[in-house]
Amino acid sequence: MTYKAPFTKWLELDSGKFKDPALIQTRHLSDLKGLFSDSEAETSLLKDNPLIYEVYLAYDGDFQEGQLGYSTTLIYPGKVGNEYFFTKGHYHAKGDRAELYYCIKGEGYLLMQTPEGEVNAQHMTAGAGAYVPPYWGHRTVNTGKDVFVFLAVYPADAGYDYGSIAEKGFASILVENNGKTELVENPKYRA
Ligand code: PAN
Ligand code: ZN
Repeated sequence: MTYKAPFTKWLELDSGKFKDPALIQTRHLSDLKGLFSDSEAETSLLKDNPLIYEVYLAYDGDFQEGQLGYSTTLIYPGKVGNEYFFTKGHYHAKGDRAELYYCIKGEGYLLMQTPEGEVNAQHMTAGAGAYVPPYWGHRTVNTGKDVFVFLAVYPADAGYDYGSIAEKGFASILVENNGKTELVENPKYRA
């Protein structure tokens, strides 16, 4: 038996970034093309192609059953039309894998949906530990004025299914309406 060596990764609490990440993923608007509900606003903002979010993976070692992956996600504040910046969103390729999201700073929502289109939205500010149960697709949305940062801990073999979200979209979206955040039906959702 060979044992994996224990290790520690340090998170800079001010920035939300791991000091020595295994991998950094950056997602600009062009990586999320077609996902926002207001296509015209999306096309016009694509000229600037803003950075929407970054993922700092603390652990990207092996993806064997039994291991845990963990990362922070930093979603920058902003909107496409009236819809707040969000992550692509995914189901886990192994659908029965759950996940924990812990908010470090900022404000946003963990938006979830079942394959049948049932929706659930958990409000998150610093200290919130929100649970993604097995089989729920999940996306996070920054509804605040500053960067929204959360730590995610997940079974390393969970994997990612982005295809279903890219095809159907999310059933609900978070928009700003008269200065207020509202959860509304997504006109582009294909059930
Ligand atoms: C998270 C997400 C991260 C970025 O670590 O991967 O927030 O979101 P997308 O993967 O949808 O681009 C997670 O849920 N891992 O399973
Ligand atoms: Zn996940």
